[in-house]
Amino acid sequence: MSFKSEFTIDVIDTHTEGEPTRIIFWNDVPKNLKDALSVRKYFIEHYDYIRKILLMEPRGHKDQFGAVLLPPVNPDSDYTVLYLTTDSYLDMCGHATIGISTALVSLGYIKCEGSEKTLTFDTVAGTVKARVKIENGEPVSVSIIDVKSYFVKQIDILLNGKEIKVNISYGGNFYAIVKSDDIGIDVEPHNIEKLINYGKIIREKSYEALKILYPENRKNLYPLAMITDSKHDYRAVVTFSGNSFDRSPCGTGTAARAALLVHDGKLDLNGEYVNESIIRTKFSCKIISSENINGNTVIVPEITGRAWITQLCKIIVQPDDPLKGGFLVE
Ligand code: PYC
Repeated sequence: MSFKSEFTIDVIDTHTEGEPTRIIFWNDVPKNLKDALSVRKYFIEHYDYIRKILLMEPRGHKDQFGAVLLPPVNPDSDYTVLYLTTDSYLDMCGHATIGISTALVSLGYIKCEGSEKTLTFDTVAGTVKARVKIENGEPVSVSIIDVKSYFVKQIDILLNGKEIKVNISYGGNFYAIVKSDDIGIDVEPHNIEKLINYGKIIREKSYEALKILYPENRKNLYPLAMITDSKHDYRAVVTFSGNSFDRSPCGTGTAARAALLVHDGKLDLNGEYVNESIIRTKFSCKIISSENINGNTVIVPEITGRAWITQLCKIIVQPDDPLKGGFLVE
């Protein structure tokens, strides 16, 4: 067998409660970068084409998600992680962190003995810990200790000529949370295209409000949309990155929703809830600490879910392939 190859990249593919993560290791960044945001800036300047090759067609698809594992910026951490979508980067991602932790332990990148191993990741949103539960040498679940999460503000937006309420909440990313009753569509798989289209409008209008609220912010202010199902207590769908939606219950979305539930008095500060995805997979969420900052309750949520490895493969980029850089049909 022989073929021309410009370069190859080894990838680990996982899914976390249905949502994919394509994981790569990357060492080519200067050692003196001070935080994950600087690492992301460097990666975007030099290697953004890698994101497109990994996630877009013909190797990926519009809903492919990715993660890059780089040397840690903090000496006590295991890795810096960048979270990739088909159109940009997220500051933090729960489902991907669960997938990464599962893969690192399953494939022996992190040595562990006993029934639990804690990993530490530097993310643009802050340092995140992942407790991997191990049974018979295999990871069986991962609990992410997320960054501080809080309710931000309620805004009104005009959608289809009707004013609706959007709750903006933060859980490592910003979320614009809307009730399905307010848009007249249930959170069911057959409604996904409509949910994505409404999600896009909700995201765009909420982004305008967030830019005014946080004019100095250097992180990603573009919110993900969460549409919560009014017929089921804790079912929801998250839409993001162009036309993508999360098959998992969404880790940072589950955290942002916990902050909103606390704000609304629907979740106790020592409480727990289970968030359910559009495909009925589940993450549990427990509040592990809280504090009052300027009259606002800020929580640290722990999100638990499961992930599996789906393939180990080598991405090949051939020099004469006219579509080698990736494309999307949307
Ligand atoms: O699990 O935090 C998450 C997430 C964000 C976007 C897709 N998944």
